[in-house]
Amino acid sequence: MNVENYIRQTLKDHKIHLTLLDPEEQRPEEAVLIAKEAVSGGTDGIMLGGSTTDSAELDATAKALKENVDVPIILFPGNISGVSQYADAIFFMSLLNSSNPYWITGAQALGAPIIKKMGIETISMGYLVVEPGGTVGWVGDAKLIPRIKPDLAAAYAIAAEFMGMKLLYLEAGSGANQHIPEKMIQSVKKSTGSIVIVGGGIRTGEDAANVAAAGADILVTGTIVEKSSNIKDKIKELVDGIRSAKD
Ligand code: 1GP
Repeated sequence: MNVENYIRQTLKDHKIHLTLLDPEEQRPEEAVLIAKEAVSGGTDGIMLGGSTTDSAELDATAKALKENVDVPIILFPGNISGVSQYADAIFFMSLLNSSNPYWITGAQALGAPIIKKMGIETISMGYLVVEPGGTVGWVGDAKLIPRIKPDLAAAYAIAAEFMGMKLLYLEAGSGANQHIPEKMIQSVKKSTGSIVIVGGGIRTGEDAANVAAAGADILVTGTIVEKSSNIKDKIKELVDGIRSAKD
């Protein structure tokens, strides 16, 4: 399966929802149960990653998911330990607004040879961390984009497109109390032809509808599955919100 093609083909039909799982948060069998529920609720793929990752846990979870779930398994690495041969693809990402070159090109250079050897599909992605930024903002030494400065996000998005990155991820930080402002999403979407991913703080169908209507092509939710007693219904609420949006 070529995951980038899957994303582009799916987007011709509908905007995408991805469920983010942190392999440290549950055992592989539980991750499979959660992922199956999410798929039955309408999620289009599973992202796997976290700010700290144990490679053995990641491998076990990626393998179990690949064997048991029919949607793509995409790595969302928080560092060089976030690589597994069992995933379908990796978001090969650069934290564009980090003040530390390690997170812009350093970790990427250290991880690239092993990724090449494993033959995992890479999908190039610019990653921008916006206020409040959460753990990833702190770990990634991000010079956080102020929420009231959509033009700054757009400037980075244009630069990312000029550098050949195919996707642009606007991240508010996992567990953020507010998702990325709609004005910022609109501004980024208007400025580039890149596929725009938005994550952090999306919790309700209404949030999802607003983010999708502002121009996000792909919406990511993580925290919500950890907090929900009925994962299928919660994901369905988000997916219904996304599909109801007109942009
Ligand atoms: C984190 O944007 C994602 O990278 C998901 O955020 O946990 O707030 O859904 P939440």
